[in-house]
Amino acid sequence: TIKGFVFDLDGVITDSAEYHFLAWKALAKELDIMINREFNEQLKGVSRMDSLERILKYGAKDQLYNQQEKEALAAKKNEHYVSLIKDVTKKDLLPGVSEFLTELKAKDMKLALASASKNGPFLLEGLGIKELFDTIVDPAQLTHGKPDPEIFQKGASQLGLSVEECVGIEDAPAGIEAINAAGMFSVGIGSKDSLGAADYLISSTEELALDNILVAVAH
Ligand code: B16
Ligand code: MG
Repeated sequence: TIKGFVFDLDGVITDSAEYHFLAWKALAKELDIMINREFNEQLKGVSRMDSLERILKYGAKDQLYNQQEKEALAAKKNEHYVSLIKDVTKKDLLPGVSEFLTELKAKDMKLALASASKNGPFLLEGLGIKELFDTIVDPAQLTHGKPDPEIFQKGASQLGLSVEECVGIEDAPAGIEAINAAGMFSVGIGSKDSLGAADYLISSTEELALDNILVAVAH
């Protein structure tokens, strides 16, 4: 039986991808690298340092900076990003998310956050839903990022549950891959094109409903 839900953040709970994009775009521009929204798709679910590496590679400038300089660049992007998300409120929850979380809590489901973002706790706070989460996986403690299953396995174990007792929810291909590799039931939010590997697929957060998910798990 399902006793817990392990959530991705960006793209599932709130659309922070847009703010990540604006902050990366500004930093890239300073480095004479132009990125667009299409390129930004590749950064979803990818850690801060790995995102920077991808941008530098894309601009053929990955050999120009040493580790210390890269860390300074990543810190600069993060400062900008944090300034963009500092005024986030309940209104920034994706449609249906507030109702879904309330439904899960009413049915005594345990909730974990499995986000690659080090700003996850800060965002949950601003969104007014931090108290609903029983645990947050610390991405700084991970050996491997998504698509490695580690973050979802930790989410389940931090809830005191087995992976079979949990449902994972994601909007990125690497995230669905990670949930599946963990042996957890995967719910994808997006299109069949990119999330065809999900055990259960919906096109938007508005369609999140506990009963439908439990029926899909039972099949
Ligand atoms: P930070 P998720 C991910 O969040 C974002 O999708 C990705 O674009 C970002 O680079 C990453 O978090 C790290 O974020 O710089 O705040 O630590 O989708 O795993 O919730
Ligand atoms: Mg995501």
